[in-house]
Amino acid sequence: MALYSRVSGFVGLITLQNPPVNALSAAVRQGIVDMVERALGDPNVKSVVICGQNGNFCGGADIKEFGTNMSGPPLVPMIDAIEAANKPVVAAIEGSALGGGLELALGCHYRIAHSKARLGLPEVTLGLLPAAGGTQRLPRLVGVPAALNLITTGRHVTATQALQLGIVDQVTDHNAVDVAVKFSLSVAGQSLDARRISTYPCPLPSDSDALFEGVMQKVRQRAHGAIAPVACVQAVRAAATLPYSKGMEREQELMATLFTSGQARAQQYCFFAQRAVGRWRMPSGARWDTSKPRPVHKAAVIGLGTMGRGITVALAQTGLSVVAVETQEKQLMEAKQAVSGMLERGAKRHGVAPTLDRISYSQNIHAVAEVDLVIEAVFEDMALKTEVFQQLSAVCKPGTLLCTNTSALDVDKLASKMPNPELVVGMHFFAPAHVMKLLEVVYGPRSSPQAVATAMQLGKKMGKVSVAVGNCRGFVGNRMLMPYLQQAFFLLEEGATPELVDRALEEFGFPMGVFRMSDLSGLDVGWRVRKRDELVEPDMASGQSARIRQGSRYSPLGDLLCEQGRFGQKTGRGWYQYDKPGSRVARSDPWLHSFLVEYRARHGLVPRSIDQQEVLERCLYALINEGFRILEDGIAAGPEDIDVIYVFGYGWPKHRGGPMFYAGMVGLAKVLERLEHYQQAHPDVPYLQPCSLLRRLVASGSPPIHRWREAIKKRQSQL
Ligand code: 3H9
Repeated sequence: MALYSRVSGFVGLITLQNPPVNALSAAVRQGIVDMVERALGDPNVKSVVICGQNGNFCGGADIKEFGTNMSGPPLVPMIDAIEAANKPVVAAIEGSALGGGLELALGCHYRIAHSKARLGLPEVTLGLLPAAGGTQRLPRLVGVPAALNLITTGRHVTATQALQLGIVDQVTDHNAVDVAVKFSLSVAGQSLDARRISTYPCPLPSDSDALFEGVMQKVRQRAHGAIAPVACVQAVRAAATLPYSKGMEREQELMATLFTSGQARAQQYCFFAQRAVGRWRMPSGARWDTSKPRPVHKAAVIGLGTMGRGITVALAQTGLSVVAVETQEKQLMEAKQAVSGMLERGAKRHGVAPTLDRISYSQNIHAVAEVDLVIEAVFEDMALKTEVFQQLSAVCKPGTLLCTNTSALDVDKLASKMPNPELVVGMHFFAPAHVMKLLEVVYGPRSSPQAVATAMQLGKKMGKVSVAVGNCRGFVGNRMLMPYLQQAFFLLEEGATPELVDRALEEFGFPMGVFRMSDLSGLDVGWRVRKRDELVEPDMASGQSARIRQGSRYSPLGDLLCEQGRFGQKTGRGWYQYDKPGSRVARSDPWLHSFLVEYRARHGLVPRSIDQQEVLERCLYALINEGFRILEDGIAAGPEDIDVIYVFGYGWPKHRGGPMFYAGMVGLAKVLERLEHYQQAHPDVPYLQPCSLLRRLVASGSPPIHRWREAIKKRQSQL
């Protein structure tokens, strides 16, 4: 809806009203059309101001309407009519003007923004392009390079940046609506000919062909197969080379292609999934809206290795006081320097002052006595973590939340050794912790809802996408990674190369294939875990084969590489070779290929030709199958939780929605059929055994993803 009132005698004030973000639903669009007509037809009205209710201009088109039978007046003619008006129309921008919201403002003759407002055309992040004239008006207003940057990245800019770019005419610290009303009266009666952006020529740099080609190349590289960024460049190119009306036709054409693509559906699903995971619930019935988080003013980090340093930076950047504890003096000094460096670089990037004074360092665990929450990030060793937790419970004030940043250890086992197990939760950060968006908040059966709510809220404050998950080996993300990695190893044994496997996964959309990724993170990490789990040495005494562990097929390939000191990038050799230790450019390694040939011959394996399709099906369907098991076990509350974890923590391409969404897109029956096929071929691989939840979903007609929770609930209530 849109409200209308007459203010200051001669100004028609139109207020968009659709909480929480005043999205342009059919009713809002109809309201705007009607109210603009009313204002323009009223001889007493000299100018018009458009604003949004509750200090928020407009969050763009109503994404919930996409994929439904859209009704109501379309945006393009509505915005064109505003631009064609013969009375000045001023946009008063408070809060955000995003997507269709900014496009509406660009159709107005003037734009006045509050200093705290944020503006942008984020359609590309939803698999779309700004299709209400945004791709045609913005380059005419700010020039092609700036428009390309904003439209292909979808990034938001501050009001000050928008002023510098020329997107807005004025920025104010006062009430933007009052300022806009006054301003609109001051320009009433003046010619509007020079204020209609669609009539501007598009300023073209002399080397525009080279510019577009350069940008297109970069965009394709970054897009990993997403088509929206490419369409954005094509649309801006149309603005630069065609008259406005023809450019608009091209914009609509490109939008129609994107709109019907599976990619847009996947990215819009991600948008809502990211918000849905904030509405967490635990199997006990505790949930986000009934569990009150505790205030956290002061936090501590124990252990200043790589993870501890990143967590310290992330906490300090939220404005909290942080006590950083490291018992080793040398490590503490190094950490101090590294943390300060990270904070200074971050502050420089954001044009703010670094928050160095928020951190106090200590070698003594007693320094944490007064904190509200501790994040332990010591070495991954249960005995060590237990000792640290016991010290913490003796030192900390009553009620302090104790969080462990483990990626592999049993959070519940750790909690069970504490006098207050309800205060213990896992906070599984991803490296580098101050950069990576994902946080798994791991609860055990004893974790209190308040502890979970507090960790979830702290994660949000730190700018993380936080997902509450149950406690099991590997939690959600790493648990699903196991079958994925295992299939990749088996494919090498059967005849594939790291290059073939990585190419298939990278063409699917992962920024890095599994082998390049493990070279980056270090092969020794998994080796240590496998050693701890006593998987590395076969039990020859009992006649166990080198490729069997605990009755199942096992590939020792990773272990063999580690025995050769090939730990990946850090040693200059891994699945690939590098110019020198630490170098990042992976080159094919003839040694590795001969090693694989010898390995296969030694184990009597006859290599066969493997295609990319098989690589994708085996790696991805095995991972998805584990996702269904996780849902069945109640470790993740719904498929959205898994998908958000994979998109934000594991490089799953957003334009494919996440593994569970992707399974739905492929068709659950097809996933099941392929898993059955591979399971028959590899009966000694339990991960390929289709999960019973997947079977049941297929048997019940493969319901859409938003109905899976019902099937899961039904199953859990039968248990
Ligand atoms: C577009 O405009 C296409 C056009 O070019 C042309 C078409 C022809 N629609 O994020 P929050 C909901 S495409 C519907 O938690 P915040 C959201 O789901 C659009 N609903 O708040 C959530 O619901 P719930 C381009 C929307 O304060 C609630 O609002 N625009 C929309 O952290 C609160 O959201 C965008 O891409 C929407 N457009 O952040 C902007 N936006 O409570 C998308 C939000 O049930 N929106 N909701 O979970 C955002 O980036 C953020 O929501 C915003 C506020 C920054 C506005």
